[in-house]
Formats: sequence, structure tokens, C-alpha cells
Amino acid sequence: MKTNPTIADSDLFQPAKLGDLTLRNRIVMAPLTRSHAGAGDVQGPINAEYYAQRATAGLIISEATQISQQGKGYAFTPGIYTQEQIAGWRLVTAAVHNQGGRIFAQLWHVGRISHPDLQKDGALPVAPSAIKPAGQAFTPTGFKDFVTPRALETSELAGIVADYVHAAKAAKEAGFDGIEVHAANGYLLDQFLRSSTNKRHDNYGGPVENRARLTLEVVAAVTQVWGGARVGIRLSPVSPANDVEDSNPMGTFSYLVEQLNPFGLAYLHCVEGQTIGPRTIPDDFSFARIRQLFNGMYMANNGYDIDLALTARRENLADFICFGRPFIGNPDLVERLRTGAPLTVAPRESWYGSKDGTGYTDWPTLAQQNARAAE
Ligand code: 8OZ
Repeated sequence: MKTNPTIADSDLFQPAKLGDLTLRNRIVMAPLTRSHAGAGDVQGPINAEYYAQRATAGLIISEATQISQQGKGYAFTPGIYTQEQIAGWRLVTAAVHNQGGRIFAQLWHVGRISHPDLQKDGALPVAPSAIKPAGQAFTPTGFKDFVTPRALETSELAGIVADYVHAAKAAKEAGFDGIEVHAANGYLLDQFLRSSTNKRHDNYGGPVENRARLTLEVVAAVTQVWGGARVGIRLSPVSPANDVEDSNPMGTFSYLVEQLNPFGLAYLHCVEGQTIGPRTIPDDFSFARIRQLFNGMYMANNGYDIDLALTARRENLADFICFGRPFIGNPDLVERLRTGAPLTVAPRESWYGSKDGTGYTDWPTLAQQNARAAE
């Protein structure tokens, strides 16, 4: 019988190298959409406070952040392409650094997971192919059915890559420590990768070598800005999030990961299982194999608790463990995990936005909770 290592034996809470950075532990705060950006999709003091509260993570990955208005798919998500947005993010990165933390910006283009109400002049959202996703978009006036997107012209793809470069430069100006390319969860890059959403007949559709092309071009371009050691990528190879599917996920993602190796990325971040869902993994898919194919650090995400995290380190299944939902209700998650303290469970109603600002920066640390209990 296997027994879990104790926390004292684990290196989960010890400093570790990621790219050319030394992080204070191996616990990463996952990118979490919280929908608390202000007018102009700008972050402000309240967002700086939220992230600074969670800076004891070895690394924070910012919430998904659109690289352009075209890349926006939800009301109240932040952007990283205007001077105002850069200035807002500067407050966030300064506050995190002030607490000794590190933060990467997650760069996001939603593709077809949008709505004309969120686009410039009511334009159609764009995608590899004109295939309407099932479901609804979160617009400023509530949920609305997705529409059939416009298939991008081949000649437009260089412009998408240029938008990623513009955002990567903006992230540098905003004081981030690095960037993560969001190629997961059924957004634009994932829509190109998957066979169900990519029916193109040009060099960007058809065989995996073509479907992976846009993601690889984006990675090539943003590593020119940052250097590979400050760039990570997030994939969700077996997640059906946002109505995507692939006829051969192991083939698609093995190819992609091998092609990523020459860029010397800081890490590969995988959503193991279904996004915001169970860790169900098909028999013919292996994250261990994906990790083996990749030359850099492997960051594991989805449904981890302390026992799974300790096991992952003991059995060397992952280099870094990325926690998402537990960071919402527990700003001091690292300390709680280290001491075995109970976790606060933030209800789903508190995840996205709020009318009065509650449920965002008001989750107490253990010390604050104990002080209140003693009053
Ligand atoms: C939940 C709600 C809205 C967006 C993702 C950026 O799945 C997201 C997201 C998650 O990557």
C-alpha cells in the first residue's frame, strides 16, 4: 500500500526554478476569470488588492486577458492592448511584487466564443470555420445565444499573430514576469487545433501539422518578445469546454508538444480532464506521455487537493501544481495547505463579478477568521 508523504517531506513548499525564475514554492494560482474589470476592460486598485492577497503562491497566472477587442468574449474581463489597460495592470503587478510574488499574464483570444454585442461595431466573432458553438455568451446585458462566427481569411492570420505580439509587449510594459499563451478550453487557438471546429482547406486546416500552425506561429512570435524562459502555454487536450472535440487528441497534442520543444518554454500547463469538471481522462490519452514528450517543466491543473498534489510530487508526475477554485475563497491557500487548515469553499455564485464587490477581496485569511471568531 502506498502512503502519502507528509507535508514536511514534500518539496511542494520549497523554492523551485521555473525558466530563469526561482519561485518560492511549487504551488501556482490558476488563471481564474472573475469578471471584475472596470470600464474599458481596465484593472484597478480592487484587482491589485485581490491578486496581492494571493501572492504567496509560487506563481500567479492572471485571469484570461483579451489581446484585442476581437478577442473578447465575456462582459467585464480585462484586456491588455490599450495604454489604460497597461496602466491598470501595472497596479496589479506592482502590488504582487510588493508582496514578493510573481505573476504571468494569460493572453487570450476567444474566437467564436463571443457575441456581436462584445465586438467592435457589432461585428461577427471570428473562428477557423463558420460553425456555431452550442451555448450562450455572457454579454453586458445578460446571456445571449452564440451566433455563427465568420471564418477568418488566411490573409488575416498574420494580423492575429501581430495582436498577440502587441499584447505580449503590453504585458512587458505592465510589469508582468512572463506570459502564458491560452491555447486551451475551446478558445481561438484550441478551435484551430481541434478537428471538430477546424474545417479549413488552407495551410491552417486539415492534418495536425496545419491545425497546430497558428498556435506555433503565436508561440514563435511571443518568444521573440519575451524569450522562451518567460513563456508558458496552457492546453486542455481532453476537455470538451466550449463545444470542441478532436478525433485523435493523443495524436494532435503529441505533435504540438514536440513542436514546442525548440522554443525552450518555461512550462507546459495542462488541464487534466474536463475544465471546471471531473478529472476524467480517456483510456487512449496519457498526460504522463505528454509530459515525457515535453522538454520543459510540466504544470498540472484540475481538481487538485493537498493529497493529490503531494502524490504528484512524490511520484514525480508534475513539476508544479496549479490550484484554481480553492484560491477564490482562500487568499492564504498556500499556508492553509501547508498547515492542514480547513479550506473555505467559495460558492459558484461568487465566482464571476458581483453587484456590490463582495465575494472578491473579502475572503478572510485563517488569521483573520480566527480573530473574528474570538471577538
Ligand atoms: C470560466 C468562465 C469564463 C471564462 C477558460 C477563460 O475556461 C476561461 C473562462 C472560464 O479558460
